[in-house]
Amino acid sequence: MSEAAGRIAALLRRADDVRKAAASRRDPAPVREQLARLLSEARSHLDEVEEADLRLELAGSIARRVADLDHEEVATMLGPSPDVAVAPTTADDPSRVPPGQHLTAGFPVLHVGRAPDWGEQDVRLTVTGLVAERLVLDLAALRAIGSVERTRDFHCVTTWSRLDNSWTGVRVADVLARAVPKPAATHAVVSGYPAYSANLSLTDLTADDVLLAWMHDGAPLTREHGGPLRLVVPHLYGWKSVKWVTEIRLTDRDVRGYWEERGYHDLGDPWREQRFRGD
Ligand SMILES: Nc1nc2c(c(=O)[nH]1)N[C@H]1C(S)=C(S)[C@@H](COP(=O)(O)O)O[C@H]1N2
Ligand SMILES: [Mo]
Repeated sequence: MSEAAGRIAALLRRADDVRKAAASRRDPAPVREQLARLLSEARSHLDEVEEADLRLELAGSIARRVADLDHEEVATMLGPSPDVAVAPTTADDPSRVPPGQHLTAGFPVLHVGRAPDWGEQDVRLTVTGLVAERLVLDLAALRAIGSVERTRDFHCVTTWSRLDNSWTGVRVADVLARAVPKPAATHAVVSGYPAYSANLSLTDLTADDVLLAWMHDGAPLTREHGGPLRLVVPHLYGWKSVKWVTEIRLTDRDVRGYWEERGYHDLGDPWREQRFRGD
């Protein structure tokens, strides 16, 4: 291994040690700063690594740690949500909790940027891309397509899971049926305010419990949790459940969204711990 590669590897080991030691610290901010410094120093040596494959591999190792850091930053910026019901913190059946997850009684609020100040009248969902019928739907039009209720667990990649969320909304499958996907459509990019997005296969997006939801636990979905309208994809990590959803674009290939672009997994199955690309 070249000298530069050795230096990067050592910096990554140090970053991992710092992270492990940080679990017991009360204030995470100084730890994040230290990690950010170590990782940017590691990145500064990348150009000195001459072997192309190794350089790519090291760049990936750095990128996933940076993405993790970004995500933690988002998580700590926003506290748990005060006005939602308490969820169970022990599972009747432990096999309901995916590997590496722990249960939370509250409902943490997690997003990049600011929540929009939208009322129900502001909801406009565009269904476009590889569809025969491009649709622009307001909330009334979505409700008219159909309303179902599904109770599902929710798993965030930052390791919290919330059991027994009841969601009310319209099945994405029913919305897409109105748009009539073209035969070439295999995937979708779902976008939300302000510049968020996530990629999904059409198979995942049209599962029976994948909803565009306007209610959670019997009450109108709060603004912080994505109200008036959010996507809910219970069988994948929470970052796929786009809040303040504005567009579903069907594509003939997998086009990465916000977190996938930053090193997160394209699929994101919590049961397979598909947290980062390569997991
Ligand atoms: N528009 C938008 N939707 C988003 C996000 C975001 O940053 N912006 N974060 C995602 C992530 S990482 C998670 S875990 C869930 C969190 O939903 P909650 O805040 O209702 O718990 O929203 C997802 N949807
Ligand atoms: Mo998340």
